[in-house]
Amino acid sequence: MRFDVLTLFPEIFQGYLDGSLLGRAIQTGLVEVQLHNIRDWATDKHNSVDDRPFGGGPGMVLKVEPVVDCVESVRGCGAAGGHLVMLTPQGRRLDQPAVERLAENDRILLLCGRYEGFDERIREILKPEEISIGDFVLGGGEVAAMAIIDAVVRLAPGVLGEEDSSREDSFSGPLRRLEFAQYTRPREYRELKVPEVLLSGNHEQIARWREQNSIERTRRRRADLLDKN
Ligand code: 9D3
Repeated sequence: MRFDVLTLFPEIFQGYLDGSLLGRAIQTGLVEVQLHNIRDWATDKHNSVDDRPFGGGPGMVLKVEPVVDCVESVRGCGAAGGHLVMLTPQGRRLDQPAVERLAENDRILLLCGRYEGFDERIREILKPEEISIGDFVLGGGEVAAMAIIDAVVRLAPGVLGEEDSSREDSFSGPLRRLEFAQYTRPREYRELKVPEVLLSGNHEQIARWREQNSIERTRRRRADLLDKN
């Protein structure tokens, strides 16, 4: 699977791409990530990629020519050659079902914005899928693009290897429930003891305790998830 990231700040991605799971997937050739600097497609003598909004107002807007030229060049022209995702606060909220759909593509282009937004004609020409990662304000689309790469790569065949928990029922599909509490050694720390049942070796009781714990924390922290079930 291949990602092409279109951004004004390709250097933001380097440390992330060297990281463990993704770094290994790239090393073994399972995943390829190409970075493209939108500024390389600037058309004027000042290499400008943004300009002031018609009609006035604060902030700057990403110009249509460099963005469209960059996308078309990376795609190799035509509409084919990769699923285009534009990261914007106006996009559809990312969730696990959306990640699973994205993972069906063998090539994804991730278009990251900065400034106040994109010239609207970029949307009209390129017809991207617009995605947001949540209702909070980021400085740009780069962190959102990394979140998408991270979530999608975990689902790519062969990336997780043996301890593949990504396709276990409770984790695939929509998130339905929070995980139960986990403990490891020591059995006691600052007078805090591990629940006795987890030390009992009684797997039936342990399964029941975990089920209970999972439901209880979901009710307390994320009641919205229980409503959806
Ligand atoms: C003042 C209006 N703002 C819209 C909410 C302007 C604005 C803020 C932040 C325009 C762009 C940005 C930069 N954010 C992203 O590019 C972005 C984003 C986000 O801010 N939150 C969640 N998901 C995403 S995906 C891309």
